[in-house]
Amino acid sequence: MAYAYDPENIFAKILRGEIPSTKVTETEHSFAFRDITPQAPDHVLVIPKGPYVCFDHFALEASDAEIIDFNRTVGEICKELGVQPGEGGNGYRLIANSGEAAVQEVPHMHVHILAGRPLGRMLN
Ligand code: IU
Repeated sequence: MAYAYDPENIFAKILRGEIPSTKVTETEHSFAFRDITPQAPDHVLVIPKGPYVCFDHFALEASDAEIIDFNRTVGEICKELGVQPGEGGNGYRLIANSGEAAVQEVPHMHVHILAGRPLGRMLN
C-alpha cells in the first residue's frame, strides 16, 4: 500500500509559512521549530521538508541527501541546546511517533527532541 500524504496537515502549513511557528533552524531539506505544547524545557520538533507521513516512510523513501541532512540537523540542534552527553551535556530523548498505535497526531514525519529535565525511564 502506498503512503498517502495529506498536504493540508498542520506541519505542511507551517512549512509553507501559512501558520506561524517558533523556528529553531532550517536547512535545505529540514525544518525545526519549538513544540507549541512543550513537555520539557527544550522541546523541538524536526521535520523533513519532503512529503513523508511517518518515520518508516521517510527512512525508506527519502533520498540519502535528505536523510543525512535530517540526522545532521538533529545533531546540530542537540549541540546548540548544549545537551550532548558526550560533550558534557545532560542528554536528551528522541521520539518519532508513527501511526495510530503511537498516537501520531500530525501525519507529517517528525522527531521530537526533549531535553532540559530528567526524562525518566521509558522502556519498561
Ligand atoms: P505527535 O508525535 O504527532 O503526537 O506530536 C505532535 C506534536 O505537535 C505535539 O507535541 C503537539 O504539541 C505539536 N504541535 C505543534 O507544535 N504545533 C501545532 O500547531 C500542533 C501540534 I496542531
